[in-house]
Amino acid sequence: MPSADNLIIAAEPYSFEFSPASCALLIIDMQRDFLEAGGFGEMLGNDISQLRRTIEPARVLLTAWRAARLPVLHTREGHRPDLSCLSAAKKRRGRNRVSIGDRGPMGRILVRGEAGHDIVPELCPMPGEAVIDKPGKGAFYATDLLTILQNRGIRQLIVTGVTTEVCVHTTVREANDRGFDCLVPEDCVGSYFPEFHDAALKMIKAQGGIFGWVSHSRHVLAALNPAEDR
Ligand code: TIU
Repeated sequence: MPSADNLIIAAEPYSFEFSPASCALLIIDMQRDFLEAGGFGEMLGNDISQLRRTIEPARVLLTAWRAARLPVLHTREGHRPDLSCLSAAKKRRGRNRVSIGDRGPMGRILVRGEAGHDIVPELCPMPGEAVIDKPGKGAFYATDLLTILQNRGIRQLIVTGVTTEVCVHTTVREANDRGFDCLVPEDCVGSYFPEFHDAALKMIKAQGGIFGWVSHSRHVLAALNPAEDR
């Protein structure tokens, strides 16, 4: 039985019961270099439309989450300007002509403080919302995210952002191993590769929810505002 203060989100493999007091919205790496025309992602030949379709549903969800006065955290993948937190392995990976730290169309690629490293304007963080700068794919690795969540009594996460099978998946796996319940709204996460997106979502909810739950933002919105007609 759900406790009186808990809300229920329709989800797979079964309903997600959450306590608003201990549930945060975690928005992964919605950065210009991944999502915007002329950014690092597109420069590598990726189809950014697969990522850009997440912006509007994520914006609507973020607006509702803020209106409900629930906690929001944002992450950005990137490195110190001196690249001291960029491993040689990550720098070499891909053997691209242009790589992390080099000059790109929106400033130095995935370097903190550069234009391409910024979060897209539609999802710009507000004062009071934590922004976690992470050097890896997972949001827990080499960051203070776990400390912040523990200090705020957060035990459940609604995880959105890009890309589904890389930074979102790594973060959901990390969170799962640290005892968090994660729900992923499928319309608010995206991948350059639709087949990887689909498989990544299946992996999360397989085996009775081995890593967490998959849902849609309309079900999260319905839980937040049950009276509204959708
Ligand atoms: N944020 C994130 O997923 N970083 C990536 O590098 N993703 C890719 O899919 N390349």
